[in-house]
Amino acid sequence: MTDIAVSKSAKIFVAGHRGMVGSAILRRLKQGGYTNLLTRTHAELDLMNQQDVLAFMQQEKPQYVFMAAAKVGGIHANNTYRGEFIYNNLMIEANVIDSCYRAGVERAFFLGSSCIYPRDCPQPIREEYLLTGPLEHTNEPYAIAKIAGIKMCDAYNSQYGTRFVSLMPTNLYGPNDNYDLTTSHVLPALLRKTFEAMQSGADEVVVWGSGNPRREFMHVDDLADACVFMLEQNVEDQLYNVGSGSDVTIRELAELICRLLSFSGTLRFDSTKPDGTPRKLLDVSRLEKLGWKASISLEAGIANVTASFAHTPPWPE
Ligand code: GFB
Repeated sequence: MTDIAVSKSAKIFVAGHRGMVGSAILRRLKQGGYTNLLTRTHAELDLMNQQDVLAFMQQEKPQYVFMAAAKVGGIHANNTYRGEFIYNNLMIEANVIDSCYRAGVERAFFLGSSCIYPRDCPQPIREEYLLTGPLEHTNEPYAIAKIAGIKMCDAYNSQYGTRFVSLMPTNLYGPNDNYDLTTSHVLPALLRKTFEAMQSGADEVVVWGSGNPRREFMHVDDLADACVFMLEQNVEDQLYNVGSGSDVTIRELAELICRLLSFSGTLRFDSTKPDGTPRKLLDVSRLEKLGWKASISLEAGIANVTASFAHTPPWPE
């Protein structure tokens, strides 16, 4: 693929810049020398409000947009707030994608998630497996919303000649992650539970489910690197998986975290909690053919996150 010259002074809007993904994209753009970066907090711009989003985009006219704003969460949050996960995400993406078209944005990148693929599709998962089978129940509302966003990007590209690219990352972790034990994803949850067990002298850490499901994890800085790589490539405007290419069982993840945090207690598996999708390892060959590859290993990535804990863990005492 050919690199394209993206001016370092190009105006780039990062929607959702305070979240884990949005803040990583902002960091990586700054590292890449991009100086004209546009952001709005939720209080400054409610992406659920169509008129406000359109007025903002038509006034600011960014050349490029990263759509990293969404209502996200782990398996329990997805399965509990099913209505919010589909409504909020549909509204945010519909408003931002449509206003990118109406404001003449040159290229926009829509961020989704690997849960868009069928629960039991062949592994590793290729982009063409989308919509070939039933979804995992626990996160179906979120997945349907994200699939709608992908299809809206395709439809606008077809009807209006826009250049919208959909990027589907695997399970992410890293700076600015969510450590609330009821709404977070598994990796930050196990980091917090293990860290707090160490602090309290507890001799066990509770792990939800059987520990048998497999998950692929990628440090959010790798995703951000892929986003800026795609900005600078003249890619076809379609769907790309973004992953690390390897997965572990939840039990192996918990054991790795115990080892890295030097926790010598035991793991207790709580079978009253759902396992969710048995496995969702992404096939990342379409993106790798363009020349991008993830570079942060799970062990190095977890060490990077826990090093930031030092004496002040990133959750309220
Ligand atoms: O990361 P997680 O919440 O979401 O759960 P998914 C992954 C696996 O970890 C499940 C187990 O099998 C959980 O039962 N697990 C073990 C835990 N202990 C814990 C814990 O303390 N907290 C949590 N949260 N899980 C999400 C989707 O699915 O993947 C989202 O719901 C999104 O929409 C995200 O797509 C990437 O990986 O199952």
